[in-house]
Amino acid sequence: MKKLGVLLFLLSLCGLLAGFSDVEAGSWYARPVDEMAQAGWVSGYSDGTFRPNRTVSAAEFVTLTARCAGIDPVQGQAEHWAAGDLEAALQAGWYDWDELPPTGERFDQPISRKLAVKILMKALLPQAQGDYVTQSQKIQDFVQLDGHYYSAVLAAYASGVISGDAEGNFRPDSSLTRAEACVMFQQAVAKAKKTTQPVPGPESISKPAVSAAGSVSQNGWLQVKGTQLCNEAGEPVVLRGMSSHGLQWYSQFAQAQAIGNTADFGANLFRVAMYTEEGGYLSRPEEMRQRAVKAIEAAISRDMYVILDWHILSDGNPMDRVAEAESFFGEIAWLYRDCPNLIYEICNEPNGNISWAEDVKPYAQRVAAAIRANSQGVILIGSPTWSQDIHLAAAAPLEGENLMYTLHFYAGTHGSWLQDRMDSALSAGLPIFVSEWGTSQADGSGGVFVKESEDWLDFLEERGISWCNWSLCDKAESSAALRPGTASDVLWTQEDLSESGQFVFSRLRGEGDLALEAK
Ligand code: DCB
Repeated sequence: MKKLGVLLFLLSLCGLLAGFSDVEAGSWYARPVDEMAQAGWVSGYSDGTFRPNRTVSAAEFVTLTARCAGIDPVQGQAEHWAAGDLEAALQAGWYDWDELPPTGERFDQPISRKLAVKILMKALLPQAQGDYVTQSQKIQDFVQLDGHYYSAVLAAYASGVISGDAEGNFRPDSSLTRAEACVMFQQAVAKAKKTTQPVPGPESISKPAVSAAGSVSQNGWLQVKGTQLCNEAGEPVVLRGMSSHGLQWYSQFAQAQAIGNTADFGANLFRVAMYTEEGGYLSRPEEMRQRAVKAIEAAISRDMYVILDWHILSDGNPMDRVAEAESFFGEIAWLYRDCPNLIYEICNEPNGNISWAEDVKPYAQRVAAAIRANSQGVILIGSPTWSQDIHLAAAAPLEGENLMYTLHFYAGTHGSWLQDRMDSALSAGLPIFVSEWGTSQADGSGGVFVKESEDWLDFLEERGISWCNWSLCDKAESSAALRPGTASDVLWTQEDLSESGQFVFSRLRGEGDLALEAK
């Protein structure tokens, strides 16, 4: 019996015989199936069959990928045998939350070919790329492919991981058989073994040595001690990064690749600006919530802290929609109750004829209470006059732990008087977080004020204050970090950055260790 096993093993190595009764030697999938089985990545059924034509479920595909890529399962949400692997895959950024919700309802459904290719490429060949013109010509039904999957599918064709069916179709939305999956895997594994260390393209901006400094896995839960933001161990930390523009307009820059780019450039923080008005959350709650969650998940998968910003603006008084804010933040705080990445910014910029004592403070007390029912995470609180009236907050702050107050400035508009106000508030003991600032004037335009911006950032750095820059988008306005027309799904080069973006990203890259020395 043992001898027979050895013989079968040797024969299958020679490609003469596949090890399963229903895998015909010499068939197009025989060798890949054997290789995958011998490596221990797939197995057959107890009756000796492999069932090559059976459809692969999402859970089966992801667990297979996880085994090949060598990642360890983590605690998942759903009660499902594969929940741990799926959670790890989600956190690794192999797919997005809405493609396979972690709640599990789609885990046992057949995986689509396009999603399978995306996961496989992200996991095993993350550096692979395919030229659009050359590769798309190979795919007869390319028009059927959703743009989200272009880069993965083109890269897969270019690397030979897939080659289409007899008619030259990819059939992005069809299911995948076990035989097809084995062929894809075998190709990808072989290719991944050959690929040497990834060499960045000549134009891509070199990754900073500090990109991991100040990450969530290093610092854990944040806490506020005195006026200083600190990590779980009580050491001072400084967070820096980009704010999205409005999710209703520029959500493509609040997704995995774009957020990941900012991490590559040195950011350890991302701010998700979810407008309430102007077509935002209040008119499209489900859609905006999903976009926000997607951005949060992308930041988490890159080990970044993430600010969820209830971006009031044209709606100057947050108290007008306090009930919506309470239920929104209450739910999110519950969802992310075990997640140290989240920072809650409950009112971007109160403005108009409103008061701290009568409007903003009581609003903040109510929303903070809704968050505290589930989470001790840091809460950021705005103040009247577009979050410039921190002196009012300093004179009458809220009771409670881990609360910080936002100060927003635009370098072309707000000068040293606002810095003086910040210093007075700090002296009075008010913890401050600059959750939004721009290099432009206060309307987001009017040119880039480099000298003033430098002055402001030096001022913040001396005081250990965290910041987010407005904004990560390609709108034709001075404050936008990207040139108009910049793609959201590629690593950016220097040419993609606007004047403002070049300045801000160079500060993100060059500021050394993001954790301060203990004072
Ligand atoms: C803030 C807002 C932010 C706004 C920027 C720049 O507003 F938090 O949403 O962004 O600063 O003004 C701009 C975008 C535009 C968009 C517009 C409306 O860049 O593309 O069209 O929002 O959605 C401030 C900040 C400070 C002051 C005034 C405003 N200020 N403001 O000091 O006077 O009126 O928007």
